[in-house]
Amino acid sequence: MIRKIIHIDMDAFFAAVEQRDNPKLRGLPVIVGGNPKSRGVVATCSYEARKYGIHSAMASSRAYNLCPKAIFVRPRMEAYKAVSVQIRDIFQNYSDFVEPLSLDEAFLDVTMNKMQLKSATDTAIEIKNKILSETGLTASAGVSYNKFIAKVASDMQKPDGLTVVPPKAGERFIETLPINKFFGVGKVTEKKMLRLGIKTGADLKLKTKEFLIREFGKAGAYYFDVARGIDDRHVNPNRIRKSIGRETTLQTDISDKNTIMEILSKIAEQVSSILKRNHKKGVTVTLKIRYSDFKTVTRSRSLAERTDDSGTIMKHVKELLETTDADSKKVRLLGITLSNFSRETPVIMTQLKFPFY
Ligand code: TTP
Ligand code: MG
Repeated sequence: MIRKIIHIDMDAFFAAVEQRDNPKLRGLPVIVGGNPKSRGVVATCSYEARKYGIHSAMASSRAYNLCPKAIFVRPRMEAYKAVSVQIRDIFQNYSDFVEPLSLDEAFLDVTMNKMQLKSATDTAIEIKNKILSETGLTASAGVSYNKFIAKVASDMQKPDGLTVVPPKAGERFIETLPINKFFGVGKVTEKKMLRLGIKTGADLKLKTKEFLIREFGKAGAYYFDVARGIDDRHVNPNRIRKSIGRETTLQTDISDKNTIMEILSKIAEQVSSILKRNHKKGVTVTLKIRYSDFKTVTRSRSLAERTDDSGTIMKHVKELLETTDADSKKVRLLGITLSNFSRETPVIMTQLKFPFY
């Protein structure tokens, strides 16, 4: 089955957020990073600053020499993290398979076409538009049939770019690719490749697998495959939640059953609403109790059916509570957790006809 992978990467991320939040910075060379006078480095810079040869990880003092009129701004991580949460929320609407690589980029496997859009390209366009309307920032996208090509493609037409590499164009795309553009080839490997006479994907393709493994170890096998447009790595949603729970430390230790039940009911409501918000239902209900002597116990049970309903959760929590010492010993903490969530929805055959264009 041919997969459809999108790689999205925000343009000049930290600098673009600074220009968005301070209109005086717009259209100017802006450098986000450390102070040029105190051995700081450039985290990133606006595209206006890149014209002077400034780039990430360069000493700020050097950047200052290249462009003395550039404006230096200290990073505001909280602002960047907030945007990161916004874009990840957008991604979730288009795929259940989202793999963030950093604050500003992610892979999405859209093979299943969650939003029923006409094509993978349309999906990427819509995501870019959503990002712009919700954050005021631009992103670039690469659309292809594997992670390697999608990642390289997203960088081809920055900023605000969209590059689509369908299966039949993949090998040709890679042949013309300079070796330093290969995802996974850093500065050191690039030097070594050049020393071996490998300047482009076409040069790389001429080398045997044995040769590449001898020169680069395990990575050699990877270079051999990607030179042929082969990359079977899956998009791994790395933050799959295995459980959803809430717990509360009480203001005073208590042993009154009714009060305990009241507090547990509130916790069950909270857990239920988080489950619903995340479209998850759990099979296993776990009650956690910490007594005033800090001894902590858990009691679990698996239900016949998955649930996200607070009433159902409470019914079982009540029975689990009976098996504890909560009536004889004072309690200082109460918690409820739901786990064992349902698997992904099955693939619907008609969705597989979803094209690239
Ligand atoms: P990148 O996506 O590599 O760069 P960018 O978004 O600034 O620019 P581009 O348009 O080329 O994608 O990195 C994302 C953010 O991560 C970047 O805005 C700042 C931060 N970062 C660092 O702090 N140090 C670094 O060396 C790099 C590469 C990035
Ligand atoms: Mg970026």
